[in-house]
Amino acid sequence: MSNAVLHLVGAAVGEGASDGGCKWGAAALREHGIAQALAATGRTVTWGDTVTAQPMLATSRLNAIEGFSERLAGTVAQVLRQNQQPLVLGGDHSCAVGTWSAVAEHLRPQGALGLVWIDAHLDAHTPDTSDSQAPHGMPVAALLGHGSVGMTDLFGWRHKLRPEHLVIIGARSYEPAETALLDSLGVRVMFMPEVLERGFAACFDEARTRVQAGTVGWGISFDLDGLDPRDAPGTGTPVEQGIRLADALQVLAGCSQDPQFVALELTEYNPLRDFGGQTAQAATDLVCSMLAPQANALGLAA
Ligand code: Z70
Ligand code: MN
Ligand code: MN
Ligand code: MN
Repeated sequence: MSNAVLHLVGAAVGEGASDGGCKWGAAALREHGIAQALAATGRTVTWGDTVTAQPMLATSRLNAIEGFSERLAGTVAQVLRQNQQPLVLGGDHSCAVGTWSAVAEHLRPQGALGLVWIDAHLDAHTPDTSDSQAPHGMPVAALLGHGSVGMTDLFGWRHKLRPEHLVIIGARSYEPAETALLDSLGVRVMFMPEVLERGFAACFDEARTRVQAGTVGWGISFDLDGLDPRDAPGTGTPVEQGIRLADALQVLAGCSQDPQFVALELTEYNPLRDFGGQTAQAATDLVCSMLAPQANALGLAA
């Protein structure tokens, strides 16, 4: 889909996290010039609507995320119907429910969705298991069909993602209930020690092969806290010892050129913690690397 118009969707949500700063992430990336940087790689870029969570219209934090998810899903579904490529800019990671529900709904007549999830966390809680009750810790479970109906059943159906079509890379902060759910479903998780031992390149290669098998389209949900905080300090919840930015830039370069690559999501950018804009630049470089029409458009090795 590398010739498709790239359609940027802002996901202005911070209510899914305990620190709401990510609500301003998409607006800050826009101000930083992310669209101009993408256009400079040779892509045709357009900004669509920003979808904003509306807690004052909801009965609870979870309910606010449910309503937001439905509206974001509607926006992303419309982008896909126009044969454009969505780039969803978070926003805390609860936005993944809306993004990937819409992609799954769009692909459904043809087949299944594959997803590579890059994150320091597993995001695999349900409201029954989460101590924090933070919805951004729940989107993986919801997409797998577990959690509140308002998050699992968008478009009137459940199990948007099959366990064998998901790979999580970079996990290093999680609770036992999350590993219990993912183990019981058989999800492949590449915890950070494995990434350090094998290298990010080998891990991503395996992940891409897995999510492409038996699916008709795939994408990446990139939580910026998957990166090492030395490279990306401005995230919702920095966790030590992550994926280095230089590795990510090189390994992910041109990944969207795959004809089955459908969408990209970048989440957890928190401009309130990003003094000097280092993380905004890291986020911009990352999406440019992944979405460039040619792997070498930025002078990066393929
Ligand atoms: C913890 C919880 C979390 C960030 C997800 C952390 C959740 N497992 N934090 N993404 N940044 O509260 O559920
Ligand atoms: Mn996350
Ligand atoms: Mn995370
Ligand atoms: Mn299930």
